[in-house]
Amino acid sequence: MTNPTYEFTRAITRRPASSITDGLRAEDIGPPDLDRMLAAHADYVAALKSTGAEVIELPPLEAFPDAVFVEDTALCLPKGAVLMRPGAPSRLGEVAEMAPILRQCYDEVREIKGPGFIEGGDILVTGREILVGRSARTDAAGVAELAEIVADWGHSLREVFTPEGVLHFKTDCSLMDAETILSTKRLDASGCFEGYRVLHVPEGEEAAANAIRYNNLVLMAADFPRTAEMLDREGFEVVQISNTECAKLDGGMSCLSLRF
Ligand code: CIR
Repeated sequence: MTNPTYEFTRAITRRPASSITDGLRAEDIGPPDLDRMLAAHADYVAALKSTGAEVIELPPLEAFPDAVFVEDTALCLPKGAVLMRPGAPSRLGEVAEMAPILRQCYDEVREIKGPGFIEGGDILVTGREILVGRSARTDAAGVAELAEIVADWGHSLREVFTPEGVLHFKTDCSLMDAETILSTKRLDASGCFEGYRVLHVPEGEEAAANAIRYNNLVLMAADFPRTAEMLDREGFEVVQISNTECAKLDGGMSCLSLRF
């Protein structure tokens, strides 16, 4: 029996374009270096493939600086995919670029039509429900529209809140297995994970919370040794990938792929 929350056969990624230097960021800490980002991206794709999965690697999109962060364009579930409606105006057009790819992969592809907004980075699918964090990018109408779609496919959806100043819900958490969540203390303090087993990222390593469980592996950002040690102790097989360049654009491990 496979576990659809972390056992996957496919993933979609998109190589970063040179326009990545124009990517959105909350705070400017210097431009990302394309070559370094490409190298880290190749390591990321190689780690996904090492689990036996097929990775659909899409070409760069110069017109959309943030298009490397494919996760925000869709939600992939066992019964179908849902095209998102990003709250960042510069990212809205990325969805039409992803749509034909998902239509090749899925029999059923639905879409958030609006007027609400929702980005994939705000959605955490666990073993029992779909958690969606309202944020500066995801509003109540977007959450409500998604809730209706996924109810049809048998999922219950719970609206939660992304902490103020945090880009996406999953900036601060990730799924380790169907019942275990890796979270920052600040997000867990909101009470949204009651009933789950929660592992806290150590103080000062908050940026390590955006990881992904992909088949046998946990992919996490490099340079967070205490988090890596903790996950190792908990029995997870950890692969560390450089995230220095994506971090300049508030991106992390989950943003770089769609997994299904
Ligand atoms: C943005 O602000 O939209 C991008 N610079 C980063 C998106 C990160 N995506 C994610 O956390 N799912």
